[in-house]
Amino acid sequence: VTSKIIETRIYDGQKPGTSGLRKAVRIFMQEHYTENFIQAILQALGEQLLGSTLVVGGDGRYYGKEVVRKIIRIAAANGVKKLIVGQNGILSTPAVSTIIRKYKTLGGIVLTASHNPGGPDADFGIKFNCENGGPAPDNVTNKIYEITKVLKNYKIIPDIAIDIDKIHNTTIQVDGNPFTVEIIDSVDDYVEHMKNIFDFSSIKILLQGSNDRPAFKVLINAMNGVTGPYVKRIFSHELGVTDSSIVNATPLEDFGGLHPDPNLTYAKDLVNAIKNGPYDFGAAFDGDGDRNMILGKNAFFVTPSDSLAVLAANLNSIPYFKKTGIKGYARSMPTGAAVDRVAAKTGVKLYEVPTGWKYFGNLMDAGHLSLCGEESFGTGSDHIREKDGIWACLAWLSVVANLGKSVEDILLNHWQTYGRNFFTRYDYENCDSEAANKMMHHIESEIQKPEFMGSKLTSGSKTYVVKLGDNYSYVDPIDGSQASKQGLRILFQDGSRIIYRLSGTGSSGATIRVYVDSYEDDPASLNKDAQEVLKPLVTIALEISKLHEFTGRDAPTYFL
Ligand code: VG1
Ligand code: CO
Repeated sequence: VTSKIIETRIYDGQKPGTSGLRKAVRIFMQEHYTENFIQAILQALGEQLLGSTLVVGGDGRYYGKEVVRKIIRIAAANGVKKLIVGQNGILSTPAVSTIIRKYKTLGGIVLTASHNPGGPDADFGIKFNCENGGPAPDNVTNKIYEITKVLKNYKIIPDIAIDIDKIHNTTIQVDGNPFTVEIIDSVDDYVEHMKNIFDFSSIKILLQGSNDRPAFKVLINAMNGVTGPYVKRIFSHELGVTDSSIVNATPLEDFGGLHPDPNLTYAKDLVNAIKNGPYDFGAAFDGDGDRNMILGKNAFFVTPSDSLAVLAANLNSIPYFKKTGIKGYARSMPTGAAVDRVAAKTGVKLYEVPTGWKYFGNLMDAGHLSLCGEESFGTGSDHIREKDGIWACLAWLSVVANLGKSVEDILLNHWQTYGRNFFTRYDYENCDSEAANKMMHHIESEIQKPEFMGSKLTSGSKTYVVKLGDNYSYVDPIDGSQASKQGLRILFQDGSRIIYRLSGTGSSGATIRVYVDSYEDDPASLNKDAQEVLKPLVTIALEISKLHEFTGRDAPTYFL
């Protein structure tokens, strides 16, 4: 077959955000819209593209299969030699990262809008991951965006029809060169990787019970997202968890109407089931499988910032890290600083990076980083270059198996040792974009006034002294690349922090995020409710920002 050149029109706004291009499905369905973006990704790869291999898969959401077919046709026409495609177009984000690395491909295209709802009236997304398996860094996504602004045509072979629902290989001749599509099992490579990282037999003993310990009862909720088949294979087939303890484990194109985001608001059914049931542990994952929420008995909630710190303090429970050693820890800037305490006490280097997993990749590639996380329910390690929900769950079960304690006791002991960073995030979704921008400008000018530094901010009986206010910027220690305007920060002398950011993953309007982090080491405070402890700082954050005046909002859409 031979390739065709199709004249196209330019679409504005194909700028990848924190994690790829995310828009409403109907926007992606416009004539040439998706084709343009795929062509731009391929073109951004330059000469390496010719003869390359790429991985393709996604979270199973509506429109995904259609886009897999488009990618096959466009990649063939652009000189790609081989595509490795997940069966039915299904690959979790961590699985894509695993497969890129295992087969040393030039990269992969992930079809996901992560935790955003799916279906004809909801969202779709396309993300490019590089040969290290991680989300493309800013210089690559900028290049893709620049190409979308001048693209005149794209190359396609319209009549390739390959069945992506069954595992097989097809090779066809394109302009005289072989082009292969390999449809692979979506879970095999990932499961093999997990079995090399963790001690499955000790986790199995924990879950099944033994002479000296009753079975540790878990409830796993895949939220109708992509993790279903992975959860079934790992927890049911490998670890023997009963089917009734695995729920929402069939990927659905609209996630069954769920908002597949594992947090206390959107995974309410998991919270209630754990509160009312016999379970010792609960876990949920997002649409594309890179986020996780961990709950203990009675739905004791482990904040993602604490989860990172606890895992950091207990990496010796996981065989993988016994082999690799602990090279360093990292968190995104707005993430609660609990892991900093572990790093300080254990003498391990800690890195702070901007929001988004792409910033961890260089540190990992250079061998400086073993474990990292974000407050947005993302936890992961250098076993791949994405955050990894199922990995985090297995990591927690390894720690529980090793320590022989409940989740709650593990946290209490951790706080007794390191003190506690209380953390909360308020999200205001779908705000007017102009109002949100004005508010950010207002905050920035307030916190950059010279007299702001050293000023005292008071709410109730609490007074905080400002150490610094700035717009966070980051210089990558490996390649020197810079990322500026990554969030407005107010740092206080006692280590407390207030951070304001606009989301880079929404598909419409603006989402304002306000993050508050405060450290306490008074033993009497350790058990307190985070909202209660943080109330004064939250009040201060809302006052400085004039959030209500700018946006008209009295309350957040939700808080974490
Ligand atoms: C959000 C989170 C960020 C995360 C990103 C992608 O970005 O805050 O921590 O890395 O989503 O996660 P933003 O720009 O909306 O704050 V995922 O699971 O959506 O790929
Ligand atoms: Co995700």
